[in-house]
Amino acid sequence: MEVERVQAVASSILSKGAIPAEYIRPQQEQPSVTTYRGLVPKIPSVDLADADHEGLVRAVADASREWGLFQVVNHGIPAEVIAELQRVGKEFFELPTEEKEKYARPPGAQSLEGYGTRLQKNLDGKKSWVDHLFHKIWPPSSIDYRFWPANPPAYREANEEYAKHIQKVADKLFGCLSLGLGLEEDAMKKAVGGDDLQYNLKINYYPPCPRPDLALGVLPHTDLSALTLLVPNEVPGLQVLKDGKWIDAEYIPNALIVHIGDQVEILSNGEYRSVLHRTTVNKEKARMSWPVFLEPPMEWVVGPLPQLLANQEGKDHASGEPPKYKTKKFKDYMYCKLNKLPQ
Ligand SMILES: O=C(O)CCC(=O)C(=O)O
Repeated sequence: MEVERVQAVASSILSKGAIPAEYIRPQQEQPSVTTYRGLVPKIPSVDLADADHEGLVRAVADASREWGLFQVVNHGIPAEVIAELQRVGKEFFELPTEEKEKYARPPGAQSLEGYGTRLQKNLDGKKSWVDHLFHKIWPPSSIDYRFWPANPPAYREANEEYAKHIQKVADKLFGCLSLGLGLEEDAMKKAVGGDDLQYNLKINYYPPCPRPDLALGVLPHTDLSALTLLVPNEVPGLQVLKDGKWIDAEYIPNALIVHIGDQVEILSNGEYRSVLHRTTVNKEKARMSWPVFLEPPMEWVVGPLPQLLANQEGKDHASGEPPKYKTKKFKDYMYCKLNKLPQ
């Protein structure tokens, strides 16, 4: 069976310290060639419990303008809830492949939900060093438990608990992003679907790789979400492109990593930046990450917020500009992005 063959190849290359050609990125993408090693400004870190609310809004807005990515500390999600989310996810990925394959994304399915691997599949002629599991965690009406592992048995409770907490963090961040643009606090959340906002969890599992200098985990991309809130494990690997340089994100225990996604860039008419990022892999240790992609419902229409545009419906916003993006349904944006078509 293909899965066993791939596992046999993987263990033989691990023992030899070699890597099959299909995993070797072109030289202009290889982490050893392209990672920036000079002095760089640090990825901003934001204290979400800061009593100075104006200061907090400024910190979130500045980081979103300049980086499109920041770390959040004191976010209020108990460390045990995060640890349990990680424990059950790790246990799932340590199961035999046949067990994980029970949750495989059905071939040809429209939804991205399910277990999948890029270790076996070609993307643009090259393979990536990562496996993943995708499923919705909120709202309850959107959840399809067929894609939630029954093993380990605590998986469901751990994910449900995390889903409750992550919403409070998301609401606070959307509030800061709105205020940072001079809008009403609820403007951004309303514009991405309000209470119908979808929370899609992905677990990435990057096995140890004999040649981390030549391979990549997730290839460079921006997220099509509105926001992405990510829990990493302790093995670093996330890199962001800042001023043309690939920069490592440091690991801060218990911090969440926040990515501005394409939908917030569009709503803000380009004030906030959706950030290009990728992941490297590690020679000895498995890296894992748990991004939650916050996405509008498929039929939801997203475009630059009229309040920010010049001369829209009689409004003349001081710094308003013409719209820089098309207004379209989220499902149409997603279709173009996944099929690499112009937006
Ligand atoms: O693993 C990470 O830190 C980033 C993952 C990511 O960018 C993705 O899954 O889209």
